[in-house]
Amino acid sequence: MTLNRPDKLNAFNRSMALELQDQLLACEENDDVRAVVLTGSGRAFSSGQDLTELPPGSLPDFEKAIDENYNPIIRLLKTIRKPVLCAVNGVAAGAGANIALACDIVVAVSSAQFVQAFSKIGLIPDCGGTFFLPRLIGLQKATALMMLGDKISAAEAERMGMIYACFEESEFPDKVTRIAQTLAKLPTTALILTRKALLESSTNNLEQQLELEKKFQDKAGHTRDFAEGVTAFLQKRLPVFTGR
Ligand code: T3D
Repeated sequence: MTLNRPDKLNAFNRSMALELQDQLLACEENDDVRAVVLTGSGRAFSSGQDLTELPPGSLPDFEKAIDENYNPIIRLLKTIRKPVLCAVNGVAAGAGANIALACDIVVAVSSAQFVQAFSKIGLIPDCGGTFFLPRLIGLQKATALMMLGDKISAAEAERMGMIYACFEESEFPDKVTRIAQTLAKLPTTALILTRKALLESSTNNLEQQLELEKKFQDKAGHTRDFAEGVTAFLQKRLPVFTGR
């Protein structure tokens, strides 16, 4: 899935936000889709909200805009029953940065940059950024990046644990394809239960998390993919998972 407004550095206007929601829903409903890759066209991943789309002179209704445009994207990214790989192909700013961080695995090309641009225009970070970033890199680093609005290189983002990996330009497309293909061949239900367990761990105590793992393991253990995984292991062959 490619954010495709390159002349605006793939800034989000309402129609791109709604289209992304539609496309995520379409992937959810399509059994042939076993993994989603989100990237951008041109030199940016996304520069966040299209600042030219805010109505001049009038006070924008941010609650409505966030309710309708952005929050559904983040909820979909966290509930879609397919793993989502974000391939950050260039600068990711504001909502663009935080939509990336809401994906399951984030990789970036070495020339990419991450900017919590919100404070520079008098806004607060949204799209779940205040939830995900401190959990990824710690409260102190997250606070500083969000208050100061520093541009972080992809290499630095990898070092901090903000993203999984940073790749040189020449190897980026191949690495993205390989990770996506790997995700598409894995036991999908187990991956989605893993995401859910990790997400719930932010609010659960250990006892609650142990109970949740027990429940989710039972679900995973009743999939055809589990049977296939064990059979393949015992037969010393590669498993063929179907996502069922
Ligand atoms: O409304 C709501 O629902 C609230 C939600 C808000 C969520 C948000 O995302 S708020 C944050 C919005 N985003 C920003 O504040 C980022 C603004 N952009 C930048 O800081 C920089 O452009 C970048 C760091 C992303 C990239 O810098 P650089 O030097 O590589 O490029 P540039 O020269 O600044 O930008 C190139 C062009 O893209 C330029 O247009 P021009 O001069 O060539 O005609 C620039 O104006 C345009 N552009 C960049 N970002 C946006 C944009 N146009 C509209 N909206 C943008 N966000």
